[in-house]
Amino acid sequence: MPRTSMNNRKILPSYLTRFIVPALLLAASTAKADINWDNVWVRAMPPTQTMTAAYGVITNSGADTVIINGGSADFAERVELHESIHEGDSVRMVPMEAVELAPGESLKLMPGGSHIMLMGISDMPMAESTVSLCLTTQEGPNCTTAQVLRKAPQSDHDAHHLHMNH
Ligand SMILES: [Cu+2]
Repeated sequence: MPRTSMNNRKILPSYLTRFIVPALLLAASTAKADINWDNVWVRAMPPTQTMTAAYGVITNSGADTVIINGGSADFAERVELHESIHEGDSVRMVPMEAVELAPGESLKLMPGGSHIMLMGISDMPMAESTVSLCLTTQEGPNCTTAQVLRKAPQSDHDAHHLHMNH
C-alpha cells in the first residue's frame, strides 16, 4: 500500500492543496460531469482500522468525456482511485492518477480489482450506515451516497439500486 504508512500530519499540506484547487475550479464553472453511480458500497471495517474501500460501477452518462482524478469523503482524509496489480500470488495496489471515461463508458470497482481507497479514517463508519462519497472530475466533485456493508451485495437488489446523479 503506497504512502499509507505516512503520518497523517505530514500529508496535511498536500491534502489541503488537492482539495482547495478543485473547489476553486468548481466555483468558476456551473457545468457538472454526468456520472451515474450504481450499486456503490463501502466495506465495513472494525473501528480500529483507518482504511477501507468503496466499490460499484461508475458510468459516464453524459455526452462528453469525463476525467476522474481523485475523490473526497467527509469521513476520510484521503481518497484515491486504486487498481490492483496481480503478480503471481500477490496483489499490489497502485493509485491511478486519472481515469478517462468516454461517453457511455463504465469503470467497474470491485474487491480484488479497481476500487476507491478511503484513507485516514479516525471514525470508521458503522456497518449498515450510509455515507457520502465524491469523485473529483474535471468539472468538480460528483457525489453519491453509499451503504456501508460487511460483504459484497449478492445481487443488484441487495445494493438497493443507488442511482444518485443529482
Ligand atoms: Cu487500495
